Amino acid sequence: MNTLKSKYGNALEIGHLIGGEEVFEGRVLERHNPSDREDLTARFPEASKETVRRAVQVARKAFEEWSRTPAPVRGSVLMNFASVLAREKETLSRLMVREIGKTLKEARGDVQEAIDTAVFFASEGRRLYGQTVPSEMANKELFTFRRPLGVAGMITAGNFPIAVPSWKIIPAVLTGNTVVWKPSEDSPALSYVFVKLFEEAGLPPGVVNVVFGAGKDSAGQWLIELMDEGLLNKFAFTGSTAVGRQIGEVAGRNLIRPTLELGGKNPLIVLADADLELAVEGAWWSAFATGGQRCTSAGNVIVEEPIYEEFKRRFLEKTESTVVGNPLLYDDLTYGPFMNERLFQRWSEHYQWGEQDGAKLLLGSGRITSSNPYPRFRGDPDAGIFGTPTVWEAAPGMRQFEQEIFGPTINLVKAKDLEQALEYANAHPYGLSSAIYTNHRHSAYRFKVGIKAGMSSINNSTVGAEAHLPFGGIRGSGNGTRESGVWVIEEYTYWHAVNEEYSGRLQLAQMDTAYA
Ligand code: UN1
Repeated sequence: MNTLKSKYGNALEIGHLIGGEEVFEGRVLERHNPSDREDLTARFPEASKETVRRAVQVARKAFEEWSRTPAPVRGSVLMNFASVLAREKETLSRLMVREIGKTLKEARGDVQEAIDTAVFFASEGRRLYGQTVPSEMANKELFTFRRPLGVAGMITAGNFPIAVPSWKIIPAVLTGNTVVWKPSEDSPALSYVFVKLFEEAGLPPGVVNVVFGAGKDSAGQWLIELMDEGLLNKFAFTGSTAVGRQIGEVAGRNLIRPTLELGGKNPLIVLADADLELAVEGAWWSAFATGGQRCTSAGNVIVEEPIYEEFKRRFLEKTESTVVGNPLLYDDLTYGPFMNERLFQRWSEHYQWGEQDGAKLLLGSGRITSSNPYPRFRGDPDAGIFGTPTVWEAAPGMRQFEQEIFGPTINLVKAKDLEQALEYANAHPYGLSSAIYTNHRHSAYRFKVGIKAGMSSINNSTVGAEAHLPFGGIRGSGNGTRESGVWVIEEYTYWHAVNEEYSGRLQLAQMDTAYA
C-alpha cells in the first residue's frame, strides 16, 4: 500500500489481498468521493480471471490449517478484531463518509454493527455445539459435529461497506471457512482496510482474500464462473435480485446452497389508530435514511383512508425539513449523495415511469444542481450526485409501486382498511422488511401473521435491524437464508453425524436380530 495525496485526506494505492500479499495486477481504477467527484479515496486494480483463480487456490490451501484451528481460538481472533475495529471506529467512519457519502452518524452505526457482530461471534467460538444422540443399540454412541464447508465466494454492495461484509465474513471465518471476497467498486479503500485490520488482529494470511473489480465482466463474474468450475463450496451475495438469480442458478447446478440477500420494496402501513407523529417520523426515516440506499428502505407507505389526507399533509411537511448535502462538510444532514452515477441514473428513470403509470408527484424534482436548487441543501450541489427527497401518490400495479428504486423516493398509497392495506403490502415481488403503525394489538397481530416478509417492525421503522437477529427475506428478496445471530451458522457449516461402536461386534440399525 502507498498513500497518495487527495483533496481531504490521503488516498490509498492498493492491490488485491491474496494470501496476505498485496497483488498489483490489472487495469487501475479510481474511486472518488461522490460528494465532490474529486477527492480520490483509492486507486485499485481490476482482477483478471487468473488473479481470482489464484485467490481461490490460496483460500483452498489456507482452509487446511484454518479449519483445524480450534473454534475458541478462531473466536479469540474475532475478539481482537472487535477491539481493533473499535480502536479505528472513527477513522473508518470518516473514510466511509468520504468513500460512499454516508453521514458520519450513519457511518459510525455501520462500523458499530461490525464490532457487535465480531463480539457476538467471538464467543460463539466457544459455543459451536454439536449433539449427543441416543443410539438404538447398546454400547454405541452417536454424535453430531458442525464442520466448515470450505471456500466461500462473496460479493457485497457498497451501501453498508463494513457492516454487511462483516455479517458474511465473520461467521464464515469463525466456523472455519476461508473466503474470497469481491467488494463493491464503490468502497475499495474500506474493504482493503477491513481485511488489513483483520490480519492485524491475528487472522492468518489467506483466510480472507480480496479481489477488486467493477462492472459486469469483472471479478464478481469470474468468481461466479469459478464456482461453476467446482472450486467453491459456498457463495454469499448482497445485491440485486437479477444477479441473485444468476448466482442461485450456478450454485444450484453445483449443489451449493447460496446465501442471497436481494432487493426490497418494503411496505410501511399506518392505521387510523396510530400515533401519527411517531408514524410520520418513522415513515420519513424509513424512506430517506441513507438517501433510500438501503435494501430495508421503505418503498410504499400505505395509509388507512380516514387519516390519509392528514398523514399526507404532515408527511410532506416533515419531508420538507429533510436536509441534503456534502456529509464531509456538514453534520446535520438527513442524507448525502448517491453512491454512484449508475444508481442515480436508475433513480432518475422512475420520474418517467411514475408519470407514464399515472402516479402523482407530490414533492421532488430530480437532481439537485445550481439551476435546480433544493432549499435545504448544504455544500456545492453541482460537485456531487444529489437527489431531492421525492414523494409520490401511487397505487398497486404501477412500476412505481412494485419496483425497487434505491434512492430518496417514497410512495403514499391509500387503503380502505387493514385488510386492503395488507393486500397492498404483499402486492409486490419482494419480501424483505415491513412495518405497521397501530395502537391496536389485534391489528398488530393480524399484520404479523399476514405480512409476507422476513422482517417486521411494530411501531418502528423498516430500517435498522439489530446485529444479532436473523436478517433476510423471502420471495424476490432472497432464498430464505439468514444472516446475523446464531442462525447464520447454519449457512456456513454442515452437520457431520458420527457413530462410535464399543460392543466389539458388527451392530447395525434396522437389521434383524441376527446382527443385533
Ligand atoms: C442493506 O441495506 O443491505 O437494517 C442492509 C438495516 C441495516 C442494514 C441494511 N442495519 O437497515
